[in-house]
Amino acid sequence: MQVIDSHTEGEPTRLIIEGGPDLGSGPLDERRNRFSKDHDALRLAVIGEPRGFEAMVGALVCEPYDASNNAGLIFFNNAGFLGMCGHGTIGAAVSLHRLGKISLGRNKFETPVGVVTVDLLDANTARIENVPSYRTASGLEVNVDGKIYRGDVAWGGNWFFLTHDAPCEIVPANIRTLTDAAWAVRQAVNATAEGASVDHVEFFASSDIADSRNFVLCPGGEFDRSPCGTGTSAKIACLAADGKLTAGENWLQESVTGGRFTASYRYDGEKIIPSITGRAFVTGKTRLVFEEGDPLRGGLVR
Ligand code: PYC
Repeated sequence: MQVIDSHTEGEPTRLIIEGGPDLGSGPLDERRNRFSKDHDALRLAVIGEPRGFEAMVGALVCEPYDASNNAGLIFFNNAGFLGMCGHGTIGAAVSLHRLGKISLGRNKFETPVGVVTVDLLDANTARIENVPSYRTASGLEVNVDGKIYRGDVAWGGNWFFLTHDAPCEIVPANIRTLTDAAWAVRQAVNATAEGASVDHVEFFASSDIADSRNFVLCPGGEFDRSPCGTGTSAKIACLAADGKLTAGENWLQESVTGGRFTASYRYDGEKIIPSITGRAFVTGKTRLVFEEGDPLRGGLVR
């Protein structure tokens, strides 16, 4: 299997460009379901140890359903499949350009949750126009070990609970504490009717160099090294709903490790369409080998 690896503002993406599962044709959500049903074991074999590591996000490049789009992308991680992935789309665009498969300028990718427009601004910088994003609950409160976390539930291509009630400072030294707290918050949020679908949790704090600093817990217990494209889209939807960010205004989101995305939005009728701009860099081109007799042929399952 041939893959190309990149990181987007620190968050890794492994793109399968050859030797992936044959998912047939049809809309991307159907092909994602086929991947999940018939080839799920491949997920950890590709991104899990010993070939990858827990934080890696995988993406399979597919033929588009609508030939006017450049490609289809199906994203997966250590826990399952993602609807959309902002950092992964930026990483995929930069990698596909490096391979000569797409040009600078406008490109369109199909994902299981809709079509995403990608403007490749230079060899390392892409602006994505995400799927419509919206808030479904505000001021939702959960109690975790006596601490109240008050926040919003929003969709940005994945489901997020967004709160300013971080349990500690959002700095790399506190990643273990932030991870454990976010995990507990997610369980509490999932127990509510409004937050049952939430699979990502975002803590926010102020930043000296950006409009905000975040910590994002991903579904499999890893944190996003980047500010999270879908998470920043969810944030933009909340800011717009609160009248705190106007259409076209920029929002600079910093991650716990210092990665940065610039975000803004436009209206499409009533809908909010977020744009996220970030940088990605290719880190390797690898042929993965799955040797017969290797007890970890299918990855380290833990
Ligand atoms: O950038 O949307 C994103 C993302 C989701 C999970 C990890 N990164």
